[in-house]
Amino acid sequence: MLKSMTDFSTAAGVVQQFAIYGEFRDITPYGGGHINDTFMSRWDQAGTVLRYLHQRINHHVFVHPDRVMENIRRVTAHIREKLRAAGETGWIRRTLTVIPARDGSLLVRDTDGFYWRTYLFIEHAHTTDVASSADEVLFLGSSVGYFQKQLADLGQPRLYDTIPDFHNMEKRYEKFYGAVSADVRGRVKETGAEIAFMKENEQRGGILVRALRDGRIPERICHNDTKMNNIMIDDADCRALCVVDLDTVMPGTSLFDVGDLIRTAANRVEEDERNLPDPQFDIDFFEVLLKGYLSEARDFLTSGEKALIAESGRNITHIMALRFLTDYLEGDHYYHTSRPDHNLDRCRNQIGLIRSMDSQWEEAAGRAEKLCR
Ligand code: ADP
Ligand code: GN1
Ligand code: MG
Repeated sequence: MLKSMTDFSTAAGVVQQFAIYGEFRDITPYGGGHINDTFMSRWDQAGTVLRYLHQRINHHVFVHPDRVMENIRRVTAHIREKLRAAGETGWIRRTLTVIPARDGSLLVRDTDGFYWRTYLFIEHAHTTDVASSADEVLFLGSSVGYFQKQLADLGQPRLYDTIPDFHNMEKRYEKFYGAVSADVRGRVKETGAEIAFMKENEQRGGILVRALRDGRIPERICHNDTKMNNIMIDDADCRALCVVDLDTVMPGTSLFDVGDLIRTAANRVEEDERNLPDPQFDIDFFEVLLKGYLSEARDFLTSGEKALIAESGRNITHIMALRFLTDYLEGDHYYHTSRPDHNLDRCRNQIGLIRSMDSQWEEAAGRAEKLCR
């Protein structure tokens, strides 16, 4: 995050290199993502104030920002064309719109070596961290199915893997065991219960990656980060408008996306909440989410994908628990944190959610199976 006034004047200088028509007013931090730094700027366009969204890309995580932007350019152009061809009104708010720099490139590099990009600011919309109604969850579910459906015919070339092995549980376990052995911050002794949980669940955790490798489920273009605060909701009617945060759109399985939405929208508390309710897993939201998702995805999903749909939420929750724990053991280098035990709290929250899923497993799996029939 930017820390000083010097940083802010750098930001002001950088954003004025984008092809925005108007008089720059100000720029402020925006949103609560864990990886990039997001900002909102205001401009006076001959009497109308317009906002833009800027992001300083975390190039330690996304080591090829140009490939990230190439994926995003293709994906947003494809969705936009489809929306327009279908005669959809309001298409401009239904996907991200990249604003290039004045020289035509999609990224601007600042003097510290960071890459920046700019999007149209999607007005009259919001994101949320905890689901508030069944209707909201239904729309969130359908927006993820719709996103996958829109991209099913993107065509060649294959999208770049912006983070290779992003949801590869086996690779995530290798990194985790490395962090346990190195124990650079001496945190292994206080995380015995969490480490034991990871060991007990390792075999089950490999289920999606094995299914993908064995060809029991197909590779598809997916978003890979469909936590609910990456889905914009229209203020006017509370319907999901579009999926944002497209850095990780790349080949994967449909189950990564439905799984991440289950993890966040069927969790009755925020991802880092310490006081965990009982039950933490909201089985009714889980069901309605699947109903929404299947309203768009039913026709293209294979029987292999449908058979693993209930497992997908547990699996993605598991991989997040493992990643938060690994980052905690490694000294909190990866995710933004705002308190010393932040990653540990996130990990415990995910484990709590898995335990809560497990305690309602038969019922949840039964409801999923019925919906998929
Ligand atoms: P991060 O990668 O850090 O998670 P996101 O792309 O998710 O960043 O953006 C952070 C937040 O900013 C989102 O949760 C959303 O609320 C908001 N946001 C993202 N893109 C836009 C946009 N184009 N217009 C308006 N708000 C946006
Ligand atoms: C990160 O960027 P953001 O905050 O939307 C992370 C996701 C995790 C998520 C957990 C590139 O997403 O994989 O699910 O935090 N993104 C990356 O909240 O690692
Ligand atoms: Mg985000």
